[in-house]
Amino acid sequence: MATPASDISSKSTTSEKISGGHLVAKALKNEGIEVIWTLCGGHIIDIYDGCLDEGIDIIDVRHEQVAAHAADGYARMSGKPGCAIVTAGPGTTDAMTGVANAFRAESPFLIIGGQGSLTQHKMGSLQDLPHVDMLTPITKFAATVSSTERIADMVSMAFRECYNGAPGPSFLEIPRDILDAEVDASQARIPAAGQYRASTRQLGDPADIEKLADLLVHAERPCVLLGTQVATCRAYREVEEFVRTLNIPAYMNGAGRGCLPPGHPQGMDRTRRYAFDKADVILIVGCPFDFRMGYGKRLRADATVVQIDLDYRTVGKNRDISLGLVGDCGCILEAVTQAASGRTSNGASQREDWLQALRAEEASRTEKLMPEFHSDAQPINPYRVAWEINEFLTEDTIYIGDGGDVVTISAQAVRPRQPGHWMDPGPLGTLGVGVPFAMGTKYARPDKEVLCYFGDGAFSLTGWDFQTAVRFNLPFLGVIGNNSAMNQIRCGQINKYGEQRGNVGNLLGDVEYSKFAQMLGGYGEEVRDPNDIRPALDRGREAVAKGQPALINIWVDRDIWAPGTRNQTMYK
Ligand SMILES: Cc1ncc(C[n+]2csc(CCOP(=O)(O)OP(=O)(O)O)c2C)c(N)n1
Ligand SMILES: [Mg+2]
Repeated sequence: MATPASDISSKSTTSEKISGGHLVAKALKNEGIEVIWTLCGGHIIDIYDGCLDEGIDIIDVRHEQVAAHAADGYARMSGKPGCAIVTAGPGTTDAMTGVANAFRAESPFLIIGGQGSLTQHKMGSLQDLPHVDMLTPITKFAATVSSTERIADMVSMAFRECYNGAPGPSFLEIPRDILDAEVDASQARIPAAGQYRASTRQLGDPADIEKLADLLVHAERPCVLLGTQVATCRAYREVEEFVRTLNIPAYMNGAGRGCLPPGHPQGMDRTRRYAFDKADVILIVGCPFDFRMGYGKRLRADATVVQIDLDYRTVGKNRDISLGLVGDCGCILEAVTQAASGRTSNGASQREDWLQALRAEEASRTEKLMPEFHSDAQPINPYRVAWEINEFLTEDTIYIGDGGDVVTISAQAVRPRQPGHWMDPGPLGTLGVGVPFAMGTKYARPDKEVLCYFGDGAFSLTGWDFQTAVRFNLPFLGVIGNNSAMNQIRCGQINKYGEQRGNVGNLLGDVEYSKFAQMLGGYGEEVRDPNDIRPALDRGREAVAKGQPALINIWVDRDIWAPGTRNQTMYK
């Protein structure tokens, strides 16, 4: 019998050739990657070709740091891992700041770097550097791919490693000959979508759930700090139910901000230190005892301290704890709420005085800030800008902070209206995250308004990519608090060396950034009068709604600082 034509074609499929770059793209697709953030280079072009076939968007930026931050920002806002692709050598070193930032912030993305051909290993090939050695300390996983057949397998492995404990970035370098080679498709291992990694929603030790429920039921003055992992774990519903059912005052920091809406009965934001000083039980959720927490020293010494974290290594680090739980804070808090159910009325009702005292303290602190928030002074008081921005936010505005002191000040006024609507760099404190975060956010959440508040110094670091937002139709509203200085640092310098020697290495000159935005195809305005802030923001909003990124450059007084900056709290 003659062989049917279809048989011939199916035989030829088994020996179909596929190149390394196409294998990368297939693995990315299987992971659910819809966009790569990249800056081109000869070492990585085959990945672009593969992405075209797989329907993965390619967003090319103007600096690799931006590619990495955008992948980080996209990951935070989409709840999926991000992906950045950079070339060998300077492409990879440029991206390192973005990788490091995501590492400290526990944000998962895969970065793929080019590399010289394996056949030229250690021969001095173009852009050759020991990338894996360099990236190892700032990633959860860093490796070289040394066989084309294993490319997709290793891409999947790298994504799996992103979720080991608290999430973070992974790095793969792919030598050029390995990436460009074509192999038999049948010889390549391509892990199937959804079949190579497990859920990380871990509950921890059930006995500890009971212990924590007991502690909280009997506590007289408990409080809880809700950190970034509340956002990482998307534990918003569980957290709200927990604080409401147990009637526990709650403070938020990092990406945890906004997980309780403004005005929530248990939500507090100006009395954290006061509460940490007076509480008998303090629960820390998904937040390390790092500099933001005074390394744990700011918690009353004899308080019962409980810590929940995704990362075993974070629990009990820098400060002793009474109880530690490792796992997903959503699962854990849901289980604690259940374990405490039927037993909460006693503790909760006795706690009303504690909550009232905190609320009264909150109100008096807000009152004290009001004259600054409403200031009509010229040059404009940065507190007034922060206040105006907060008034301007809608239910659907995602707020991003990228800067020094003006952003620190903004944290005293800006209250995101929903969970997951606040972004800051995280504990690495990297300036320059703003434009890339805004783009990553707008891509992940096109339905949202994105507002980024910059210091002028911070904007200058990655501002050129404002043009990428124009080019790729990722409109956001940028607001600059312009004090013509690296003012947060200037404060410490003036404190230490006086006026004359303090204004050194920190003055930026007066730049009308609105013109820069206009030059790049965006909308721009200058603001010098406090009463013009709101109308300018409104016009910026209109431009953004029409698809045009906007930049409102607000000139602010550079001799007003946040208390934490004046006291240099971040270094203590
Ligand atoms: C990449 C990077 N470089 C330097 C610093 C140190 N630094 C912290 S705040 C700051 C000043 C930022 O100036 P700007 O963004 O204009 O905000 P301002 O303090 O003036 O309000 C600097 C340089 C940093 N955090 N990140
Ligand atoms: Mg500044």
